[in-house]
Amino acid sequence: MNILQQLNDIFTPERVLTDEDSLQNYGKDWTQVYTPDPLAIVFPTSTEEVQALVKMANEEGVALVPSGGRTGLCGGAVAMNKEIVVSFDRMNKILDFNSIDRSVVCQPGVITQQLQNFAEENNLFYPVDFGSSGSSQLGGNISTNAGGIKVVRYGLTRNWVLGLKVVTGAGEVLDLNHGLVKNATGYDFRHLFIGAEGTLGFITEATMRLTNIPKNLTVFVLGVTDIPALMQVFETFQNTIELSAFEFFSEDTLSLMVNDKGYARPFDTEAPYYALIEFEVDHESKEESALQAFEACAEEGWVVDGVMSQSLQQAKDLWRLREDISETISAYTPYKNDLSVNISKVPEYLDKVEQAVNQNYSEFKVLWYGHIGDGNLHLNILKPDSMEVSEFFEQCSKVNPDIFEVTKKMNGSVSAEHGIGIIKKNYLKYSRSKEEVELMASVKKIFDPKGIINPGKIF
Ligand code: 2HG
Ligand code: ZN
Repeated sequence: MNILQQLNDIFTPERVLTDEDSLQNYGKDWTQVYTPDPLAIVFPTSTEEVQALVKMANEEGVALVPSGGRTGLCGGAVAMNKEIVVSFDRMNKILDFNSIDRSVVCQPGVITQQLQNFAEENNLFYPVDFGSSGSSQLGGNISTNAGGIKVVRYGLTRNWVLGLKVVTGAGEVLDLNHGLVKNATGYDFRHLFIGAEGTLGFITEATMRLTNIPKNLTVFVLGVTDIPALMQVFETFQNTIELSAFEFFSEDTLSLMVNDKGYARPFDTEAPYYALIEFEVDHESKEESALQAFEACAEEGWVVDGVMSQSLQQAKDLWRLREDISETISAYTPYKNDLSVNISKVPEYLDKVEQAVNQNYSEFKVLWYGHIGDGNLHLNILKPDSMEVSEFFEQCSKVNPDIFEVTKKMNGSVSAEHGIGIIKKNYLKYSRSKEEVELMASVKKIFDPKGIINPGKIF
């Protein structure tokens, strides 16, 4: 029987799309640089259907690409070779909640914000957050071990996954960890699937942990003189108060947000860099401590100006300056890098990467922003209007070996939180040894012996 007929049998025809618009739309993510060419898009509604699909794909030797909110930036969910795209749009329900366990069982197509809202309705908090939380899906977050803006306090998605139900590439259904907090019974396969970018199998259910809602989140935006000063500010605040975010952006980035979005500057004084600091003020003394930290930083000459939010609305307005950057600059077709080093090495690292970029591309506009409090820097080079996209990307990628050589020497990562996908495949060797990559391939072979699940991604 031909493949489309078999898909119609498993899913019923209305959950199998083959029209050109759907193929183009579901065959890509936010990377935008690849031309999608999938065979079909299917919309499972249960683990059993996913299992039936995987069995059929093994028999027919056809590849499957898992697809969530398609907000990835590395091509991890792109289908370019007549694969079947498996969209989780119809597996978007919250199945169960337990207030004692503080756990919530979700289907993989649950939108991040849907989980955040559900937690809030139950007086709890799902702390993993980022700019695309309104569209990204939980299955994708888990598959990339998504980080975002609250990692300094809450860690990565991995910390919040209590259990997973998966269908492996071989078609087995595994129920991993059963939502347990403690489970010392050998290898924890749950953690292999987290961050695997969908190369081992499909996540069809996830049990997530929730926590207390933080009270009175308060935001500072401070103008700082340079990156070493920014790190001093980080240390000062970190020693004074528990931070829930410590982000940064450069003046070039801020002025773009002011010009393009019409957002107000946080204050009139211009500074080379800005820190956005968030913390909980559940007691008056905390506000006092934060203000003292600010004054200490100003006295040292690290900070030239600053503002503290006086209301929830003001805190939100300040956050927009950071959270809306990625979407705003997408109009300039930026060339992206998502880098990390140990937090203490950030000044030396940023300096060296900047030198490599400037040596080659002094005529391009380079924007720096990111989660500097966890060592994660986003480097975006903006395409000049006059240049073709392909020429621009080719030129930009030429500087990558220089950037990644520095990254390797400083034991950093060529992809801090966006994943490897297709776009960073050639650079994996700068962060992972030959032995590690070979072991990854062996692990994939165990879970996906015929190599049908998201082939060609990561390695
Ligand atoms: C962010 O932190 C996202 O805003 C996107 O990770 C980063 O656009 C980027 O390079
Ligand atoms: Zn980020």
